[in-house]
Amino acid sequence: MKKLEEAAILEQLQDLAGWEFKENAIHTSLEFENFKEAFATMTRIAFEAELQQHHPDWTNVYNTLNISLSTHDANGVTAKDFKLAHTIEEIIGG
Ligand code: H2B
Repeated sequence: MKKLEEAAILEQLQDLAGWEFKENAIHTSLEFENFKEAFATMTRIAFEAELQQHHPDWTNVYNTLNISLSTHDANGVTAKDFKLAHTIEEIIGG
């Protein structure tokens, strides 16, 4: 899959509140009530990522979750990253 140009990335980010493009990836930071809520959400995201065969780079500290999405094979952001980002938004949206 071919990596997207910056202009296309910025345009597609308009549908993703709270996400930004930097360092060749799209990122968001999430905050939860506590560690259990954060980890439960990570588990839900993990199952969907596995279905999509596309995986986040993320860090979790207590109730925070920092997510970066890029396509390692393409060395940049592709449609796969936007698909997973929208899935993550559906999961956290309830
Ligand atoms: N996830 C991400 N973020 N980038 C990839 O290039 C990637 C992946 N490659 N998950 C996938 C797995 C690939 O290794 C398998 C074979 O589909």
